[in-house]
Amino acid sequence: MSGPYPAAVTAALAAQRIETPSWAYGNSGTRFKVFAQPGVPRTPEEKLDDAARVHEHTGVAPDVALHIPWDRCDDYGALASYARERGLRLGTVNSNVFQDDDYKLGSVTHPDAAVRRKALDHLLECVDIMDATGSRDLKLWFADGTNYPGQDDIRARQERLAEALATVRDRLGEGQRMLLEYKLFEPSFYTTDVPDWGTAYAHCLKLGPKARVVVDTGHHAPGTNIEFIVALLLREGKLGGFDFNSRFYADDDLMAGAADPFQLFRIMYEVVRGGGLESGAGVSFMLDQCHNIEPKIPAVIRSVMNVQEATAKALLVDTAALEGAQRSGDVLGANAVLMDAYDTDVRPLLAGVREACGLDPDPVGAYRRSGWAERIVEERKGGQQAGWGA
Ligand code: AOS
Ligand code: ZN
Ligand code: ZN
Repeated sequence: MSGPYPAAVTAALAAQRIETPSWAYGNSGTRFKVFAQPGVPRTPEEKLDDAARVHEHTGVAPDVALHIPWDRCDDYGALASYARERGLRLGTVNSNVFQDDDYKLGSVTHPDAAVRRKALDHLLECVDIMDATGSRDLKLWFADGTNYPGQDDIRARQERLAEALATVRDRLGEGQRMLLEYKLFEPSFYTTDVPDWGTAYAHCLKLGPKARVVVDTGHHAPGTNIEFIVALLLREGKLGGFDFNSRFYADDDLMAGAADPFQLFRIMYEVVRGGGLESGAGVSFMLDQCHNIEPKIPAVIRSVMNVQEATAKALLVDTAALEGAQRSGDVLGANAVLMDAYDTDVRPLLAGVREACGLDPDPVGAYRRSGWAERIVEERKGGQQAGWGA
């Protein structure tokens, strides 16, 4: 498939927005070692300065997700203004009820009501922060679970979870949403309280229209058909968004589209098919990744481009030909239509979209030439750890 490409495709690519996580700009690592990099941000403002570079060179990444407490500050309204002055918006607020000693046995599902209250208060504080930043979404990921059979009552923990989620739902204001993330395992190894999309969906269904599921692409068992989950959640109006990253093994948090670009294409095809790219669909395209050994800003740019490339290929699927082949039972023909789109080199298409928006067609090259990497190494000493994976 080669150009010229339909105007609807270029318009959809120019309109897509990809949210970057503040923690991707800070130092991070594995449980074994954090490799500090020179020039990493020391403050939330400096993380925004770096995010602004990603947006400057890609044109599609104005939203930056915050993580509380990693991005704790005195005045979130002022932080939102700081973002606005740089062409950014503060995006999803990510809560953290996993990094405190009190949470050893869980947070909102902890057997002790006092710990549950502390966790709930944090979630409610995150909604206060959303009020100040103008953020739409609260993202909830719970490390809660157990390590041994019998350690706690599985059913009681579900009840505690439901109670906390309902309280948060009641606190949400007009236009605000809660996105519930699931994860197969880790840090708990026997049970996890929100281990899969079904559990997240069941809770979100009860919670009503303000609650949706978020699909972190790294949070599934090997072989899981993530695109099926996406198709189903979209059909039910319950897909709130993605945490994109790549996994070779488990929750690797590597650059989106690096390990399996074909899977990312299949996911994006289901997004397009289900109307998830349309304005008003309410699907957020977020990155959730950590750059442990590679330079962070170009890695975020690369990830944004990888999501764009998968989206472009998904948009290029010849749907009339596909439907025709499907209707007539032409199995190989239908598969070939999909593969034709996947095999298209969409880099010239995206370069053209960027040029039409007044951008350099080569975002990574433009970043390298900008001198920002050298400047931050010079200006910033003592960069902050992202808070993750230490
Ligand atoms: C944890 O594994 C989840 O992916 C979280 O979404 C995320 O990485 C963390 O909450 C950082 O905010
Ligand atoms: Zn995630
Ligand atoms: Zn994760």
